[in-house]
Amino acid sequence: MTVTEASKHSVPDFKWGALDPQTFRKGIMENGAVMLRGAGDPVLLARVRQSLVELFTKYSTTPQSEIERGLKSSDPLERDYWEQIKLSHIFDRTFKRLAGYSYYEIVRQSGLWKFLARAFPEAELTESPSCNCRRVSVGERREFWDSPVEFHVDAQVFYDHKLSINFWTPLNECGATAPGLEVVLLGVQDTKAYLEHNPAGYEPRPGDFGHMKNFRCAKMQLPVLQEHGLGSKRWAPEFDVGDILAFTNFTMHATHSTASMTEPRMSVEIRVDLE
Ligand SMILES: O=C(O)CCC(=O)C(=O)O
Ligand SMILES: [Fe+2]
Repeated sequence: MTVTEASKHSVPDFKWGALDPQTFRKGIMENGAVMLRGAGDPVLLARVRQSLVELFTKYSTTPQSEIERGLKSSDPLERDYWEQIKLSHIFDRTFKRLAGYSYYEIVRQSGLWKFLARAFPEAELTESPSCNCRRVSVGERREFWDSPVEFHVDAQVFYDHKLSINFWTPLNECGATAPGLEVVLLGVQDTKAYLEHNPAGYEPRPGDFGHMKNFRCAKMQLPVLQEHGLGSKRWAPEFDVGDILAFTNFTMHATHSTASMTEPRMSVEIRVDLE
């Protein structure tokens, strides 16, 4: 079954406002992801987009030598800053300093934060230290742009000892002419079982970083997903500005990109941890 065929089947696609917190919780735990159509305020999203465009425009005229100097700086903060610029991942801590406001306003203003608190009343919600923007374009890699990423779970990179919800918010239309996002609609426990999650860790493999050794990461390669019958669970929705896809740190996801997606895409990954 192709991605398009899968999306014709029952998918967790809801209009924001027509969904109650309990159904959201059940949906995200059982499918790994829930689409919240129209949850983001287009005015605020345009403001965030403009702030980021201004930021990247400034750096596109920075001489390469200055960037290289920053990347090699002996000051870890300076190095971290230039790494963010180079990868086009501006973390919220840096965005706040430069723009004077936070990506988290997107989830606070829309009521998503309170909604999540009602869905998980036993948990304390905290802002994740890993909350960043991303700019993706297909084809030739350009300075300050990221390339499409393959299937992974965020828990293999950040943390696997707690649940975290990523409110994935594109700042322009995507999924048709610009790269979107694709998820495997598999529940949290089923995904952990499929990836043989082992908090104690397996023997690390060459190239492993973060918590990769705690999962059988090779099982996320496309042919292996297909072999296990998970191809039909891939969902690659189209997004309008304001549509937010919530998914967990245990949900398999990848950039949805095809050669015909000639437009770039900018997005924000607003992660809320459940302690
Ligand atoms: O935006 C993308 O293409 C990938 C996003 C991703 O991996 C994430 O938000 O965790
Ligand atoms: Fe990710």
